Parts: sequence; structure tokens; C-alpha cells
Amino acid sequence: TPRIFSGIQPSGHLTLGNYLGALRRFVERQEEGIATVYCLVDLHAITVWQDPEALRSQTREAAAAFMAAGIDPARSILFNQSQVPAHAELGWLLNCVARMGWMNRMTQFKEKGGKNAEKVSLGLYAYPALMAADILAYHTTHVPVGEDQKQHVELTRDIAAKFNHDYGVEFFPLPEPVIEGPATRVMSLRDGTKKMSKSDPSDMSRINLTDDADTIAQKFRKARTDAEPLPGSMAALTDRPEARNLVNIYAALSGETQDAVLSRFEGKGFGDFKPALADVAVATLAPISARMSEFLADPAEIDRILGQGAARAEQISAPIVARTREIMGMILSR
Ligand code: AQP
Repeated sequence: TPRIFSGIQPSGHLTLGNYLGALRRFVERQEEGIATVYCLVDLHAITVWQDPEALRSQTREAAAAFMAAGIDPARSILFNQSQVPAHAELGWLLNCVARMGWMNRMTQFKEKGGKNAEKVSLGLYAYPALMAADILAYHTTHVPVGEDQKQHVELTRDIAAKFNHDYGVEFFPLPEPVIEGPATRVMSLRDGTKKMSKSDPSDMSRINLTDDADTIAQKFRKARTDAEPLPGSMAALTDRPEARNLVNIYAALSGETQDAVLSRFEGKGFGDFKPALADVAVATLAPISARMSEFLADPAEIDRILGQGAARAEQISAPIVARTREIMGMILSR
């Protein structure tokens, strides 16, 4: 039976990139009636420094964003990772299956570690093995993610296959990354070659789900672009990453094809395009941020929902991790 697992780090405000690349798809999968498990991956967030109070409030804010976007905690399992011991536990077991050489090839580590590789946490390096544990602890079959996470899901398949092979079992199903549709990679508003990221030091590089209408309009107005007018089709935008990104965002929000958007704006400049883009963004995001505020007015209720989700997540994952230990040769007498 198919089962979906995916997660988002509560490492800042969720962005329009998280919404278009992940959250919106999470809701679609839920609506298809598939078993969906969605996790706020706080254990991943602490691979870089998080102020404790900020982490707690970011986790509640992310939970509010999920529910405001349409995740129903009665139909999807919604919880924060650290409340379910299976993640850290299977993470360790899989650290012993994953190979150093595989981890060395992970581009996200190279990007985030950068030249500082000696000074980053060991956790940041092991991050993809923990992500494999997140996915495999539920015998997940499908993982909806943005383009940037594809390599980590492929590593998860390698880890699962090596485990099955080494222990001579058919235990872990190999999960499929699900990356489809528009805006699987939303780029920074300051640099069209970098992805929009919640931890970018510049707040002007991203649209946060909590930004109000004026802020959204201002961020798009100041978004980096070139001085050329817009062409009639995407094919002519290959060398213009910033322009391509804005058209891509517009199309993903309005539900049109990129060429359909361009056919209306052909020959126009960004002075016309950007305010129109801000309008479609506000139309989508204003109701979400309004619902987020309602949820955030009652943090105790959010914590209760996460606790209930964690209990349901544990029911699925605890037996799978216990069986993993047993397969690996550990005594299981209680
Ligand atoms: N710019 C993006 N475009 C499309 N999808 C994106 N995702 C993230 N950024 C974009 C997708 O959102 C999901 C959750 O990602 P994450 O929060 O676990 O980690 P991340 O990919 O590292 O995202 P950020 O925002 O850049 O976080 P930080 O800055 O803390 O590392 C994933 O499905 C991802 O593909």
C-alpha cells in the first residue's frame, strides 16, 4: 500500500518556495486519500544553530502553516520529529549502513558547509542518513519533495537497498521521489541561480508565508531583474534566470502555463509585470497567513495536535524500528 512521507525544517519562516515545492503538493496527496505522514523535522533544523525559544516558535509556526494550507491533522499525521524516537534511533542504525563516499557526494552539504567544512556540525554531514531514517521508519513508498531534495531521496534508496542486500531481507521498500508540476525549484529574488531559502541571510531574497501584502509587493518590486521587456515564450528566457523565476512563480500561482502568462505580458517590462505578480501572490498567500494567525492564537492547541500526531506516528514506526534492530542482530526481549 502506498504511503507518503515528507518533512520541512522549522528553521525559519516557511517560504513561497516551501509552499509551491512542498506544502501545496502535500495537500494534494492528502486529498487523493493516500496515507500521508508529514513531519516538522526539528532534529534536522538543529544541524545548524537554532535559538531554543525560536525553534519552538518556528515549529508552531510551521504547524500552523501546514494546517492553514489545508493539512487536516485528522486525515494526515502531522507531528514534530523529535517527539517520535524512531527517527533518531533508526538514524543511528542507518549511519552504520550509509558509506562516507556516498555522503561526500551530497551537494546540499557542500553548499551549506561551504569552505567551513571543518567547523560545521557532524549532524549536518549525517543529515541525509537521518532523512533516510525519517522516510524508511514508515516503510514509505513515495516522497513528495522539491527538486533540491531529489539527491537525498536517491541516497535513501541506496541505503535501503544496501540494508536489504547486506542482511538478505526484503524489508525496506525503495521509496520514489515525487517531483512533478511547476515550481519544483523556486529561486531567490536576489539571485536567480540560487534557490529561495528560509535561512538566506537576506529577508529580501524570499517571500515568507507570514509576509503581509505590502511586504510582498515591496519584495517583488525590489527583486533583481534585467532591463529587457518580456518575450512571448519561455524559450527566449534561457539566459535570464531572474526573469524566468518570476514568470515561473506567476504561472505556479495562477495555475497557467508559463507561455500563457508570457503571451499576456509580451513586450511589457517588469514595471507592469511585478505588480501583477504581487497581486496573484497576495491572492494565494493572504488567506493562508490569516488562517495561520488564527491557529497561532492558541499555541497549546497546536502542541496538543502535534502530540496526537506523534502518538500515531509512533504506532507505525516503533515496530518497524524494533524489527530493524532484530534483523541487525540485537536482542529484543522487551
Ligand atoms: N526554493 C524552493 N523551491 C521549491 N521547493 C523548495 N523546498 C525548499 N526550498 C524550495 C522544498 O521544501 C521542502 C522542505 O525543505 P526543508 O525546509 O526541509 O529544507 P530545505 O530544502 O533546505 O529548505 P530551505 O528553505 O532552504 O531551508 P534551510 O534554508 O533551512 O535549509 C523540501 O521538499 C524542499 O524540496
